[in-house]
Amino acid sequence: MTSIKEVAVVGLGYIGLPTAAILASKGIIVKGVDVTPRTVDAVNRGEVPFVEPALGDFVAAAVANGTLSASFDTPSADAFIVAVPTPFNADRSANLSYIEAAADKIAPQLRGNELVILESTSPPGATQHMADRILAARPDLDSSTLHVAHCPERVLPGRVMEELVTNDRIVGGITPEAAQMAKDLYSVFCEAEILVTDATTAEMAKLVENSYRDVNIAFANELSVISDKVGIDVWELIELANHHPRVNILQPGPGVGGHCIAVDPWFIVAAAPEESKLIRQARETNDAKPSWVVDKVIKSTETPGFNGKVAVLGLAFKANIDDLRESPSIAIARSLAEKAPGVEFLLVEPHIESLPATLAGINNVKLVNTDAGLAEASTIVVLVDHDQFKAVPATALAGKDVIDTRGLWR
Ligand code: SAJ
Repeated sequence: MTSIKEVAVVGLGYIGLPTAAILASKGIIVKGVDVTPRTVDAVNRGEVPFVEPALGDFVAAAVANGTLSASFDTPSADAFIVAVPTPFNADRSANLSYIEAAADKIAPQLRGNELVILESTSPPGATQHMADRILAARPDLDSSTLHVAHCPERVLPGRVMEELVTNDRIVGGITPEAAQMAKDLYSVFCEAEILVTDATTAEMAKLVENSYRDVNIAFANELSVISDKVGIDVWELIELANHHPRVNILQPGPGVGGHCIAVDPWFIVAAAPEESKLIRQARETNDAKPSWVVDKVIKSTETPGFNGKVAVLGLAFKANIDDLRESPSIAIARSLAEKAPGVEFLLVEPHIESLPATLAGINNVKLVNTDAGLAEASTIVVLVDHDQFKAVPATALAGKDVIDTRGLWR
């Protein structure tokens, strides 16, 4: 049982807002904090500024019954959950400036005995760094009354509301007492096992989980390039190999996107550059896949039957979401537009209404719907396996040159 009654959630993004909403649904008073006016306004209206199944119902209900509100200012509270971005710097080390800014705003609000949880994916040592920064700002505070823990999120975008409840959770405390307090708070909504450790092990566990996946996707992506060279179907190959009881190869794609798997392994590489050879190579293999796709498309535009238009299906970083962060599709679309200025690229993304700034100003790209893209272009490139694309009938593809990076229409 937690004694915590009020929680401030700093950062109302893809992780912070679901966490805020689920805590509020359990009767905790949640005060959300964000720097973006659009986010604060949307939440206070009971709305969600991005696509995530079921989240809208939670936010609407919590705002209506007064357990969830949002503002720009960090308030006082019994506990603080920091869920802000940790992008990487030019040298691929973690940029902790958002965490530091959150810590600087929490520090003046402390009265003693609060719990501060870092949820943002962080390099080893970041939780201790946050604790040190808060204490440096508050020399008047008895350090034994500040409880700091790391509780990395592990939810899969698209299934967040379900996985918040059902995924096991790792809680790493700067002290065992902080870990226990964090465990008690997460038990309010998490029905799975909550495993307790120290803060640095918790930080590494999160990074390792995503690196594990990155390394395995790199293997699949390498197989796709090898299969293309030897003239076989990589999806059939993987399906057959996966019949072995101890083999479970993942799926190739146009590259790895999202803010997690494409980023987190670099934090390990930065912490131990000489020792992280496989992790680094996997990142490089996955990062090389978009330009391999671009070369394939350019070759298609140089064939005699090409009609001047390419339909690019999917800009999101994976199926059935609107999240364009670190999406390989965006890099592919930009590179195509630059390499083939005389070709028109019809971009299809059913989950967005306008192109992101990185594509909006380019004159040989435009956003169209699926039917228009398929009807007008003679080359079709599939980058995302959205359900809407899976439903395309084979007749719509007759006579087209199809470059299918997801194995959608085999
Ligand atoms: N991908 C492939 N082939 C596959 C699986 C994925 O190419 O077989 C690609 C996807 O298309 C996408 C990228 O990898 O571009 C990442 O997608 P994902 O669904 O594997 O993972 P994310 O980034 O949405 O969420 C991951 C999850 N981590 C793991 O599965 C270990 C999630 O549980 C984490 O909470 C999340 O990162 C995070 O926030 O760290």
